[in-house]
Amino acid sequence: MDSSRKAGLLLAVTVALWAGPALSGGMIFTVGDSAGWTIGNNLNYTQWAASKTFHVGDTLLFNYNNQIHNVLEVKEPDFNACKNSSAIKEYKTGKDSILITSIGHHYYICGFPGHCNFGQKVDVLAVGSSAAPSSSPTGLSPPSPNAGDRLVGGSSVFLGVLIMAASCVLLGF
Ligand SMILES: [Cu+2]
Repeated sequence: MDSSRKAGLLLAVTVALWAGPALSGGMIFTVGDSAGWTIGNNLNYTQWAASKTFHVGDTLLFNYNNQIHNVLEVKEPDFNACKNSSAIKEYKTGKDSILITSIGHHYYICGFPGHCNFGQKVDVLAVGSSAAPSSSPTGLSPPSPNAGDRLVGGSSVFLGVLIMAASCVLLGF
């Protein structure tokens, strides 16, 4: 039964690859750390982003006064030109969690007049999912545990165990 053994191995490897990132969970990055998303005070979001490593699955948390700021996700030319009229997406709650769902650059600016030119803009470069839980010293701990994430993590473990058990049967252990 060589082919079923191979199928079992393939299944086990697939599960390992799939469950690894799911179990590691994403980090939550508060943009600007304690200063939040604002202008002034020599805030430099380019520097802030440069000191971090962002992965798909991580979350950006923008904290700001939504009477005087917002968050616009924009394309690169608009980011460079601080153009606020053709945003991909607008956030304005004052406490926006944005999940990073793809690798590459993600550009955010404040849409209020002059703010982007004043430096309220951030370029977040995301790499692939982290394979292991990172112990990044710069990452902030989440403000509160997310029960939803835990549930997903738990069911991933359960599913993983089930599928591993099935693999063992296939492999004839
Ligand atoms: Cu602003």
